Amino acid sequence: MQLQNDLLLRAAKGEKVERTPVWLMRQAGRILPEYRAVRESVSGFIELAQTPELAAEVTIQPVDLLGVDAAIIFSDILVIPEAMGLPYEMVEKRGPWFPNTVASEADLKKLRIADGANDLNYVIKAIEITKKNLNGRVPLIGFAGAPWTIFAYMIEGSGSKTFSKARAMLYREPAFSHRLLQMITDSTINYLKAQIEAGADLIQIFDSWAGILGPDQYEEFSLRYISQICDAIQDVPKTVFAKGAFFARESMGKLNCETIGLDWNMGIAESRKFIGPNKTLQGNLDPAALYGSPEQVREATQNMMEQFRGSRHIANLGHGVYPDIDPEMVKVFIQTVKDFR
Ligand code: 1CP
Repeated sequence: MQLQNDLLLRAAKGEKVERTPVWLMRQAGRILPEYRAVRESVSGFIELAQTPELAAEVTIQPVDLLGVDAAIIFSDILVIPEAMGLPYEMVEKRGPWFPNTVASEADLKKLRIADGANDLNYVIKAIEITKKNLNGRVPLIGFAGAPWTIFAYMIEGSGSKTFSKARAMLYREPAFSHRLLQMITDSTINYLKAQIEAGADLIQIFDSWAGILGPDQYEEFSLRYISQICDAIQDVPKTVFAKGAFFARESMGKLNCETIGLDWNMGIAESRKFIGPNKTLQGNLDPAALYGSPEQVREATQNMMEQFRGSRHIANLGHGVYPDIDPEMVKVFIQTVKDFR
C-alpha cells in the first residue's frame, strides 16, 4: 500500500522532505481522554494490549486527534520477557511487576527464545488491523526494548531508580549476563522481523535504562546487542533511542541504523558532531516544556527546531510525553513543528 504521508520514512533515510515530520514517544497511551475511555472498558493494560481490535483503535487515536505523522503500535517493551516465559503484571499507578525474576542458572533454563509470530501473535494481529485501518495515512512504527533494558526488568522484577540487582549481576556474573542478553537479543530479532512482516514501516529500539551504565559497560552489555539487532533487520529504517547515553553518542553514530534519538540532556549541535552527518536525529524537546503556556510551548519548540535547521531531523520529545500533559499543549507542539520553515 502506497503511503499518503511518508515524511517520517523519507526523513529517516535522509531524503528530501517538505517539512520536518513529528510524533511523540508514548503518544498512544497516557494523555488522551479517548484513550482512557477505551482503557476503562477493559480490566487493565494487559487486556487492552492483548485485544488486537482495541490496541489498533488506541494506536490510531493520536493520528486522528493530534495530527501526528506516524502511529506507534500500542504494546509494551515487557511483552518480550513474557514471551520468553517470564510473565509480568501491571500494577495500577505503580507500573510493571514480575512475580518471578531471573537469579540463577535454574531460572535461565526455564526461559526460551521467543518466536515473534506465535508467542506474540496478539501484537502481530494488532499491527495487521492497524495497517488496514490506517489505510496508508501515515507510517506505523513497531518497537522493542533494547536487550539491556529488558534484562534490567527481568533481573530486578520491577522498575527501580538504581536497578542495583541488575547492575550487580553484570559485575558478579558477566558470563551468565551475556547468555541472558543473547537470548533476549535473539527473541527481539524474531519479534521485530514478525512486526515488519505484519506491516511495521519503521522500528524503534528503546534503551530506557542506558544512562545507568558507565561507558565501558554500556559498550559491552548494551551496544553490542543493539548492534546485532540493527545488523539483523534489513527491510525498514531503524531508530535507536538510548536515554541518558550521552557518553555513547560517537559509538551510536557507527550503528547500522538510520536514526538516533536524543534526550533533552543532549545538546543538539554537540550531538551532531559526535554522531556525524550520516544519521537522522530524533527529538528532543524536554517533555516538561509542555507544562508551559501556549506561547511558551511555541517558543521552546521553535528554539529546538532552529537548532536542528538544515540537518536530518524527526521532531519528537526527549522522552515519553508525561501522563498529565494537556493534549492541547501537545497540539501546539505539533502545529509549531508543522508551521516551521
Ligand atoms: O504510550 C504509548 O505510546 C503506548 C505504547 C507504549 C510504549 C511505546 C507503552 C504502553 N509502553 C511503551 C514503552 C515502554 N514501556 C518503555 C520504553 C519507553 C520509555 O522509556 O518510556 C518502558 C521503559 C516501559 C516499561 C513500562 N511500562 C513502565 C515504566 C516502568 C518504570 O520502570 O518506570 C510503565 C509504567 C509501563 C506501563 C505502561 N506501558 C504502556 C502503558 C499505556 C502503560 C500504563 C499501564 C496502564 O495503563 O495501567
